[in-house]
Amino acid sequence: MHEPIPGVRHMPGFLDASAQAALAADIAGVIAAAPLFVSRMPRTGVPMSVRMTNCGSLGWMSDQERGYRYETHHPDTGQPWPAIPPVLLEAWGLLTGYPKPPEACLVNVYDAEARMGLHQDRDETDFDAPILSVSLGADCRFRVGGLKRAGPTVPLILSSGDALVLGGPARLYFHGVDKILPSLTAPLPPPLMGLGARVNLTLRRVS
Ligand code: MD3
Ligand code: FE
Repeated sequence: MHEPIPGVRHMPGFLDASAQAALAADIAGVIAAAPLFVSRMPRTGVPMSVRMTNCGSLGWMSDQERGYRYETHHPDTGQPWPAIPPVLLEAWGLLTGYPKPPEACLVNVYDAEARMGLHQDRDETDFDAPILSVSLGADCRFRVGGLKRAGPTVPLILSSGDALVLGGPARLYFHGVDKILPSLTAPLPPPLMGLGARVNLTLRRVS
C-alpha cells in the first residue's frame, strides 16, 4: 500500500484469487438481475464505450435528455437495483472507515477497446465520503490529475484484485481510463468471462 498522491490509496492485490472469483460470481448475479446498459453523453447522446449496471439503493446513469444522475431503478427493467454484495460492504468499512454505508456501486464493464475520458466524479452531494474502487480482470492504464482538467496527471496501473481509495483532496481530482491492457493479465474470472476484459466496481456515498 502506498500513497504517491495525497488522498489516493492504492492497494495492489487487496483481493486474492479466490476472493476475486467469489466477487465475480456475486457480480454475475448482479448483472443477471440488472442487465448491462449503455449510458449516453448529456446533450450529444454519444454512447459511452463502457457498459454498466449498478447495485445498491442508488445507481449512476446518463442519457441524452437528462444527463448524469443517480436513479433508484434500472432504466430498462424498471426494477430497483440489487443489493451490494456483502464482501464489498465489508471492504468499504475496512478500507474507508466511513461511518455510513455506500449507497451506490457502479459496475463498469470494459471490453478491450473501451476507455473512460478524463472527468471528475461530482454527481454526489456528499464529497466528504471517500470513493472505493475494486478492479477485476485485465490491467488498465489509469490516470489521476488534480482539480483542473488541464493540469499534469500521474499514470497508474490497476490490476485484478486491486483496491483504490480516493479521499480527502483526491475526491474531486480528474481521472480516467486510458487503455485496457488485456494481454498482460489474467482474463476475468469464469462467471464474467466473455462479458468483457475488465470490470471495475466503484462504491460511493451519494447523499
Ligand atoms: C480518482 N471509473 O466510474 S474507478 C467512474 O476504472 C470511474 O471504471 C473508473 O472513474 C474505472 O467514475 C475509475 C477509480 C476512481 C474512481 C473515482 C475517482 C478513481 C478516482 C475519483 C477521484 C480520483
Ligand atoms: Fe470517475
